[in-house]
Amino acid sequence: MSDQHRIALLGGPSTGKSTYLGALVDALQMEKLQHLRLAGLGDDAVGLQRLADPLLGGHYPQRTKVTERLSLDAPLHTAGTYFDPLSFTLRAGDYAGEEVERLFRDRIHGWSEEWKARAFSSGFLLLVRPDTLTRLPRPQPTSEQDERERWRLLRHEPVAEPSSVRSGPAPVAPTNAAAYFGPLPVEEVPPTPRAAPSDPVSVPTALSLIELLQFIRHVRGLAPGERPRAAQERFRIALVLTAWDTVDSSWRQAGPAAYLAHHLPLLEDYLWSNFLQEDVFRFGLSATGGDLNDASYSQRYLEDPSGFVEWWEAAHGPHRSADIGMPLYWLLFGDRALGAP
Ligand SMILES: Nc1nc2c(ncn2[C@@H]2O[C@H](COP(=O)(O)OP(=O)(O)OP(=O)(O)O)[C@@H](O)[C@H]2O)c(=O)[nH]1
Ligand SMILES: [Mg+2]
Repeated sequence: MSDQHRIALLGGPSTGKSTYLGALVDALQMEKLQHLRLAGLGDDAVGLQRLADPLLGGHYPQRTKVTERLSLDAPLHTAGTYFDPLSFTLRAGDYAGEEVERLFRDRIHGWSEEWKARAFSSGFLLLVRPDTLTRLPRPQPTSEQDERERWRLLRHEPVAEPSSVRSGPAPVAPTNAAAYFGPLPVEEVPPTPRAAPSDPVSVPTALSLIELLQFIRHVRGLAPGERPRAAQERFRIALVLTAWDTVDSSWRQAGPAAYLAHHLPLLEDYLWSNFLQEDVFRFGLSATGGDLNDASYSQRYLEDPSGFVEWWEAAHGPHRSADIGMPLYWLLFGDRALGAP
């Protein structure tokens, strides 16, 4: 089969992969996606239905088991007049987030043939869940004394204090991306965690996403810092902030791009320096429109199962759509999708 229109869904543990797939299938079956239709479910009907069913009962799907490898293979076609008529196959894998984690721990054997094939997708949905972010700790000194200690530790020299970690908020370091978006009418970004060089650090979300993208670029023959150029090697990335309904309203208004610039500046700087700007877009997605773990919302969802997508455009400001297919439209059609009715 041609790889021309294959979309891969990627994300760490519990980032909302199964929920989004299930919600998409429900919406497709109820013909709630304005510009997409299922041409049939084919061989994967049972697996897809298993993701969609819990949502129809007002619950989130169970966590995907590491041994479970469910691939979603849905023949789709555009509907209506806004997009050109197009038939294609959406191929996404619903695999446990741990499998993505394993790629980092075992760089040789973790890169299965399946993963290598996935790296040649034409578009990537990269899921990030704001309420489970692991932030990159910073060794930010508050005084000259701290700075000296930090350098001694890096040179394995003994220091007077066992740790240079200080409690209390640390200033947010300005980055290119943060400078671009300027001061925001939002609460300050929670202070970056502090760590001494000898402290154990769990893998920050930004680093695991960068590592994943580095892998994809490596398989596709792109050197670090080399932006994809030729039409056939270009690929789009939709960064999707899931459970967007749980995010503070002022950040939601500022939009997912500003959220990422302030919370994951390292990832944004990496994307800026390795990809074409028009090939990356950021969405806030609420696949279920609210929290199904909240009994009263779950009841409302049963009556009207729906979600929403929000994004921000430099020229037009904040946007919202009730069509959760929007990240797919963008992967397929680029910025033209953003004007879809
Ligand atoms: N409020 C809210 N919570 C969500 C939404 N989508 C997912 N969640 C939460 O995120 C949890 C994990 O979602 P899953 O879809 O199971 O995530 P996953 O990426 O498939 O997880 P693994 O298969 O375990 O890697 C859910 O149980 C919900 O608590 C959403 O749209 N809104
Ligand atoms: Mg899952």
